[in-house]
Amino acid sequence: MEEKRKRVEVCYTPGEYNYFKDEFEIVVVIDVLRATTAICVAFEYGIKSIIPVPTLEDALEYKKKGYLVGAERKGQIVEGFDFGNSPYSYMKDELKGKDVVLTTTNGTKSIAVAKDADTLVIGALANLDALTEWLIKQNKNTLCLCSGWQDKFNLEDTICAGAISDALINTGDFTSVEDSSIAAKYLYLSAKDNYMGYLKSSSHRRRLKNLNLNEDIKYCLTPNKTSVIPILKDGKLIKL
Ligand code: 3SL
Repeated sequence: MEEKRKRVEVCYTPGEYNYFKDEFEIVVVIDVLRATTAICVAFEYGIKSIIPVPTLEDALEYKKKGYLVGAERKGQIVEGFDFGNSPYSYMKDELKGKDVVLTTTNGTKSIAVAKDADTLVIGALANLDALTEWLIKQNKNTLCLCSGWQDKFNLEDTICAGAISDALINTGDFTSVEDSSIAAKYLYLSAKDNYMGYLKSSSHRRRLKNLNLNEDIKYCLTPNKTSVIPILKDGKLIKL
């Protein structure tokens, strides 16, 4: 009998995206710590659009044209740019109604690799419930693309991808067949009652903690701060 259910699968890193890309109508780019959380927050606080760019060179070109540009590498603000990747940087009145450019170590790289997907949306724990509700309504084959860290697996993005998959599968309208997706779901089920505790020794949590970014970590690991769903249209992220 023909399988009627749609698929929801998890790709752990942008480097593996090519193995998945042609099978999915919707790609959810996830970078919980911190890029996709910061992007969701920016829209919650009234930003007009975010132009994601993969390289510092691209970002510099926009800066020269007078854009406000956020640039982060290895967790730190890149010298010469306006801000980095902290969700708190995007809660400012001066960004309301503005078009802003953003480049980050992994998150904007994932957006760049998946930019040709039929639909690309931004996911984080911060918009988890709103996003899963919307995905369920779309009823399309959905890929959760984790940004990882420099093309390596990370726990926080995988757990968020597992949360999305779990919610979709629980409707009975979606299924997962890849082991990466099944593993993501089990990681989410182990972590869901205490994300902070579960991720205590995860590599990026340690990296950010060493940079005194504990408040950012807490913010990014708190689910459902917003119901916005950023979507990529003509190279710009806008609010759906
Ligand atoms: O890699 C990224 O895109 C960033 O989110 C990493 S950091 O949290 O800003 O270090």
